[in-house]
Amino acid sequence: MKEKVDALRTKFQADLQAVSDKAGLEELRLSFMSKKGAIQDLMKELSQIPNDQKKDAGQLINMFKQEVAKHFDERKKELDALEEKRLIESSESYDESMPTESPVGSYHPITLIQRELEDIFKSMGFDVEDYNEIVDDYNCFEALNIPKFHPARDMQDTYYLSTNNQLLKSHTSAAQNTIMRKYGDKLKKNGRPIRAVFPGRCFRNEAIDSCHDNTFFQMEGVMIDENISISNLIYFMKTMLSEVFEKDVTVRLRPGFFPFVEPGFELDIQCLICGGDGCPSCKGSGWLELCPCGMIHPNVLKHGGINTEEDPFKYTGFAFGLGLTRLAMMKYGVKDIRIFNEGDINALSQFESK
Ligand code: FA5
Repeated sequence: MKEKVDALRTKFQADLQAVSDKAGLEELRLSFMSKKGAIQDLMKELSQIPNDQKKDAGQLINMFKQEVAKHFDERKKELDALEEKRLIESSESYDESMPTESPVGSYHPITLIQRELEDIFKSMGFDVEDYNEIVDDYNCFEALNIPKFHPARDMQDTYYLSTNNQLLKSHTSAAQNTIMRKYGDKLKKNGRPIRAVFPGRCFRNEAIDSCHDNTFFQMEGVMIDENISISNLIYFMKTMLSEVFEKDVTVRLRPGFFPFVEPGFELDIQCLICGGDGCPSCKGSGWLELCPCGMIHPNVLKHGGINTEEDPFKYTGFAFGLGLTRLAMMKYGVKDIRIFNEGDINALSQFESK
């Protein structure tokens, strides 16, 4: 048996070296490893061998089989690498973004909740808009009724670029002016109300703890038309929250000051981590500031070209600035906001869309 195995090994080595592509390799594999292959033939011969030699002969064949399988794997890898190199060097296109055999990833929880909210607002007739992360002082503050040196700027310190007076936007309200200018004509000419949400990443230079990060997401929303009132605002906020949580959540509305709304409100949600008892995620208060909102200040509507000096109150509207990252904390029961930006695959791959 040893001579037969040695002879087969010599043949195998020569054949393997001669193979130059994967089809040839597969053919060779079948001729050795399949049920009708050379190794199986050796196995059949075992029945004719004297009993006292069977064990050694069987071991010999099995070791040879393992050896052959290992060489096939190695040669397959070599041929794959050669093929990849050939594709890269040839003029044929090679798309690295094509799916591989490795498992696909999962969406970030912020992406999941953002898409869910976009669908909810789209179903209520809102347009979804994108906006820059780098903005100028006018859009982030002045167009929002926060002039230079106004104390309200202290609430939103951010990161400034050393050129062009630009900054990383501290809130999604920075897009309000652009949205008003984009849709204002349709409102005035065709009477089409402005209804838009605009999610985005925001930045603030502030102390980080379990419910504050220096980089987080908000989703802004505005609705502008004739006769828009606080009732419309409350209706949309309630609908949005009941759709997101699919259950009754306890919220409270209290007065809040933002120079770009009048009146302004803070909409808080009872902490779903501790049920309102107080924990680090809600800084011990039992409540989490989630969605400040209010009626858009007349000066902001004027800056956006919506109302004129002659008719400064023709159109009214509401705006809200939903803390998307905080909403994700509450929805998924995440106790510490920092998890969202840490890039820990084990933590982030647990979330699934509905
Ligand atoms: C604003 O940013 C206003 N632009 C919101 C607004 C829009 C008010 C339209 C009125 C009309 P505030 O700074 O409170 O407001 O932030 C809004 C929400 O973003 C907060 O309720 C909170 O949920 C979230 N948020 C604020 N700072 C952080 C932070 N550092 N980390 C995580 N979430 C934050």
